[in-house]
Amino acid sequence: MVKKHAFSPGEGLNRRAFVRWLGAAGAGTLLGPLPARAGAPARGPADQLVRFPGKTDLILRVDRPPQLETPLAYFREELTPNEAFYVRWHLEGIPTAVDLNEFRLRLGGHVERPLTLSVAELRRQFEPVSLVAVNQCSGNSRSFFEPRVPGGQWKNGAMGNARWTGVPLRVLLDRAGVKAGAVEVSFGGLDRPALAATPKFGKALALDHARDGEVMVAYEMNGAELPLLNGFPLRLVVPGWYATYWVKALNEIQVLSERFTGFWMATAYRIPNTADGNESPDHPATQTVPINRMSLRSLFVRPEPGERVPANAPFELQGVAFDGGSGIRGVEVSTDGGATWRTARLDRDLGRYSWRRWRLTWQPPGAGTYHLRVRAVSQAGQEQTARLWNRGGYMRNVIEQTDVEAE
Ligand SMILES: Nc1nc2c(c(=O)[nH]1)N[C@H]1C(S)=C(S)[C@@H](COP(=O)(O)O)O[C@H]1N2
Ligand SMILES: [Mo]
Repeated sequence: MVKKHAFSPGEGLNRRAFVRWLGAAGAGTLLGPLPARAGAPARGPADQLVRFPGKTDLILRVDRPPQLETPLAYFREELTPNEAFYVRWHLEGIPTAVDLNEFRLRLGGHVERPLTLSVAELRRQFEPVSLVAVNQCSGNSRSFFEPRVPGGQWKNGAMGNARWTGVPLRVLLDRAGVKAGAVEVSFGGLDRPALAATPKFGKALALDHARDGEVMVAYEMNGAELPLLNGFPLRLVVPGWYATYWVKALNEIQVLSERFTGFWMATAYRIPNTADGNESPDHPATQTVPINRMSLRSLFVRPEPGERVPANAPFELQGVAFDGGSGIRGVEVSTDGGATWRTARLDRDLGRYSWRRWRLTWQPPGAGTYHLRVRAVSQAGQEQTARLWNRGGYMRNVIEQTDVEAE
């Protein structure tokens, strides 16, 4: 089987699903007429929608390589549809076709018996496991950093929640037999830099983490094969950790007897070695560490920024909350800029790596502008912060505020 796409628009249209969402978003105010441009959000220029093969209309951030953001309205579901899942690649040479007859996953390095597996063998020879987990780019919400920082100017849509199915990495490592003295495991995919001077994308995990039984080599997302742009045919799933570790089109796993020194660990995706990854723009931290577990955060998905709601009528505020794997204990919402807080209802629990949908019915007591805020507490007792800044624009976890107009 060959999975292939040419990067031309018009392929794989699924307009019906999109229109359904548009309806759910409320009279097209969110995304505007198709297929051109979205309605202007409260800040910044209008979002341009684009449709790549295997995907629905997504917000275009960068086109080469594609960086596509999920419109907020999709987060009103527990699981983010595959076709609407955001896309981020670093290198120009992304796979546009994968032939499963030729594709092999290789696991080698500091092991007794190197493995070479086709996707069919991976499916047949190992018991599948499934888990729901949030995949969030480290730079999600970067555009809200003040002062601004360079990098993809994401709003809140560089994330998604999906059910991942595959084989625990531990099982593969045990099959290969990790030799004494191993310290890390590195991961590489099919994508290639356009220039020889650019380092190939690669990440590494400590051996104990790689063997925790939860890190997974996934071949399915929400019960279907992965879209090419999301890493078909295999991707690493690292529950609770930022998506930079979730290597796509995964074809190479190396057990290392020394620390991995690749660019994408040693230089890129580093955060200040401070509590919560915070640093001051005036006095940046001198020590950095590789980014790792996701911070606690909670977001509004309804209303949209700038949306108008009826005064003196009930309106259901909605959002999602998640953290790096302890789970969500509670969510509180303020409709008066933080003066008073009410407890939101939580939707069902899909596991500690999933996000938790929350709702709160609110009746604006009159016309005017309301300052909405949301904050979560994790099962580990972690709380959100009032302010966060770092030079990478990573790990945003501040208490969100969104203004809504009641009329
Ligand atoms: N092979 C490969 N895997 C990769 C990347 C990449 O550039 N190449 N980018 C990583 C980063 S930084 C992110 S945010 C996620 C994005 O996953 P998605 O495109 O499925 O949403 O993929 C990760 N895995
Ligand atoms: Mo990312």
